[in-house]
Amino acid sequence: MKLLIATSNPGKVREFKELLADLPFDVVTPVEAGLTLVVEEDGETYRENAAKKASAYSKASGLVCIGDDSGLEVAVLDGAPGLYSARFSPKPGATDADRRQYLLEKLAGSAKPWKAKFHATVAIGFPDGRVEFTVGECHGEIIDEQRGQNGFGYDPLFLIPELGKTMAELTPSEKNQLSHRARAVINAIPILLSTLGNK
Ligand code: ITT
Repeated sequence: MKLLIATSNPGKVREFKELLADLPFDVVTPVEAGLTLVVEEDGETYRENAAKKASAYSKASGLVCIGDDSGLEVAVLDGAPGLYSARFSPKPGATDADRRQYLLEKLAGSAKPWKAKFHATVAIGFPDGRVEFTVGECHGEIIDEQRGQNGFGYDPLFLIPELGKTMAELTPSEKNQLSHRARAVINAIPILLSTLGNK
């Protein structure tokens, strides 16, 4: 059975692909499905936005889809950028590097450690319109130097204190053992497997 990854973010595509590799699905990326969808993320919660993405991809493809809405929440910024993590820079056409730079500008001068967490709400969308959700979180802190080349987004600034490494210093498979997305996908496995029983 085909399972489509419902995201336009190449970093997420890579991670979902590896996280789903051992499951009994034919995992398909949007590129492989010939899909380039732009989904308006105007929801007020991760859940609303995640549902919009999974539903849009499912409607366009007729396949079961898995995607997420995720974000970085920094305690001293009252949980910002949170839901707005992908849009957290006033610069038009901002890149991941611009968003990291902007985050450090916002944090400059505030008391350390800058406690933070990544959140992911995964949505599984079905062709009949049904959507199921799971969540995952990963705790750490933001540091004021960028370290590591792996991952994407805010990973070079996100330190996992127990490991003494940033998310970007982990190998892809190490990140996939502890990330917010990995935890949410693990929680989604029973839902995914149950779809096979219904076929
Ligand atoms: P899709 O909507 O197409 O999935 P997106 O990048 O717009 O792609 P989100 O709206 O969920 O996805 O934005 C989440 C942002 O939070 C993402 O762009 C990163 O800036 C950040 N983020 C989420 N997960 C991350 C991770 O594992 N590592 C680093 N940054 C992450």
